[in-house]
Amino acid sequence: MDDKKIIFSGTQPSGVLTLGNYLGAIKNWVELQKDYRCIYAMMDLHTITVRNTPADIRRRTLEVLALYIASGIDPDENIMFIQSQNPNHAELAWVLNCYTYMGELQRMTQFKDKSARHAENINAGLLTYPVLMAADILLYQTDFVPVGKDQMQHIEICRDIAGRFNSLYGDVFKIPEGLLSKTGAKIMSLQDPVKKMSKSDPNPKSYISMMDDMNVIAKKIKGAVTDSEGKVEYREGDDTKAGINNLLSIMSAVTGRSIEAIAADYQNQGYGVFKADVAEAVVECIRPIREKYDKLINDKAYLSGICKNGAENARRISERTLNKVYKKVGFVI
Ligand code: AQP
Repeated sequence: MDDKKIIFSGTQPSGVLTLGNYLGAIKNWVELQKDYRCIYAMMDLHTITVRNTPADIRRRTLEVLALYIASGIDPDENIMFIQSQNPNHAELAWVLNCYTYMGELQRMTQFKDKSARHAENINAGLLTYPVLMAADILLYQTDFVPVGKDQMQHIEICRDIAGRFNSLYGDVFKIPEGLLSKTGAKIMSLQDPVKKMSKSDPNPKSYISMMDDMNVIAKKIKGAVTDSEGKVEYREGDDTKAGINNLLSIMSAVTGRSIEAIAADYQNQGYGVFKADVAEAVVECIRPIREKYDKLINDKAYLSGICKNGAENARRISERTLNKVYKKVGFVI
């Protein structure tokens, strides 16, 4: 590898990617690829922590890859691979499980949220998800992990696990840092704007899917829950304003303009005009990505070739860390 700093990140093929995934993560990855050595994965091992239809996971894994490329990630310059095609992830996760405490895992917001949402299936994988995520990151001696705000707690636990391991065995892992996108936006549900926008939300009106038709996107934004005050004003932390805050954040993230400037433009306008303009801006952001995606998705041989090549590279790089770990804990290698 060259001396560029290393970036690792990924998304789960647990649904069709949302505007939240794009604005919180992928858009930022596109900018980072110029200056860093980037590794972007399709995190299918994480996807089985909740029940999904196997055929859906398989299909969506390639859809996620096509969307990465359509968003502007260059497959010739970056490593892109399917997590389950590099067994080193599962192997390191097992070791790290033995250096992570139950109490740490039970405190995680995502575990609490998903346990509440999937009360019939609170499996051990849901609890140890952050350990697998720590393995994903630490295997590549990653410097930075570009994620949305919702994942920052998992970066913290990853740093804690790595620090604990290093303090026992010497400098085995680089301690990674989370990297928020410039806007740092956490995109919220359009129907319940105090909850994050999530691709596995059972209500499709709550999220904008990157695969939605342009008229569906506009309809969903026009139907977004707001308030009865009628003022386009950003009030951080005020839950009664959560809907408008969210639309302002979205508008800012897709246009690159500041929230203050956008709010000033609409101070004398009603929500109808504002929502129509947000809808148009989102459609214009997604349209070119969709056009490229539609061309790519039918070329399965091309997409599979990228995965195969990516998995070989990922395996080769991550093997060094895994061997070091095995040696340190006492395994014969
Ligand atoms: N609403 C969001 N706002 C900003 N960033 C977000 N991300 C996800 N939702 C938002 C970022 O997208 C990246 C990939 O996420 P993931 O697929 O690994 O898992 P997730 O965070 O659990 O995303 P979802 O959409 O909520 O998936 P499900 O519904 O399957 O749990 C991450 O960098 C994340 O921060």
